Amino acid sequence: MTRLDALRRLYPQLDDKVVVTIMGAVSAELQSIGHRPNFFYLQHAMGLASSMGLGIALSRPEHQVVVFDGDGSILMNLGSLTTLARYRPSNLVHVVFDNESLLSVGGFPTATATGSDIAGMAAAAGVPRSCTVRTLDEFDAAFDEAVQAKALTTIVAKVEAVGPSGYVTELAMLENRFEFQRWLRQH
Ligand SMILES: Cc1ncc(C[n+]2csc(CCOP(=O)(O)OP(=O)(O)O)c2C)c(N)n1
Repeated sequence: MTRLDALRRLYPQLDDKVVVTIMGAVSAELQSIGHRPNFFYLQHAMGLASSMGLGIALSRPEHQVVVFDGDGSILMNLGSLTTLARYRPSNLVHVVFDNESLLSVGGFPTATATGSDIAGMAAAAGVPRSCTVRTLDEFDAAFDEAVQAKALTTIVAKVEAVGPSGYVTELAMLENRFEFQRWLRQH
């Protein structure tokens, strides 16, 4: 499974959800499918997308929040799993695209390349639902179940270590910030 195919599969369901991504490859790939005002790309602040998603999920419980994280990013902020588990918002789906690599900075292997299990860590931290998926159908099904379960879920999607040819997009960071804030205020 590639991350781009996984994002394409989910994309039609994202129009009414609050979406927060990490920087780099996943942000560029989601924008290549089509930016929407309810998407925020947390540039540079590596590891903190799940923390930002948690804050939004707690303060706006009427919205379904989706975080698109990376293995390298969540491994830099493992304490976030314990904080997610402590507050366990029912409206947050935490997707970790695990390519076993720091792809956006050259592809150095992460700890998941040598056996570390992020879904296991999420479960041990107390996240009520977690799983690892390896195919598009499994991913799709796990996402639907997470939304329907109304329970905090971490889905680790094992994906190939491939990404876009470049990471710079036409959307300026400040524009994304103001547009996203406005969308949250208006919805
Ligand atoms: C605190 C911090 N350290 C390092 C970086 C540089 N950096 C940007 S993307 C990235 C790799 C992200 O890895 P992962 O979350 O696995 O996503 P992938 O690039 O594989 O899609 C790194 C190290 C950063 N942005 N912030």
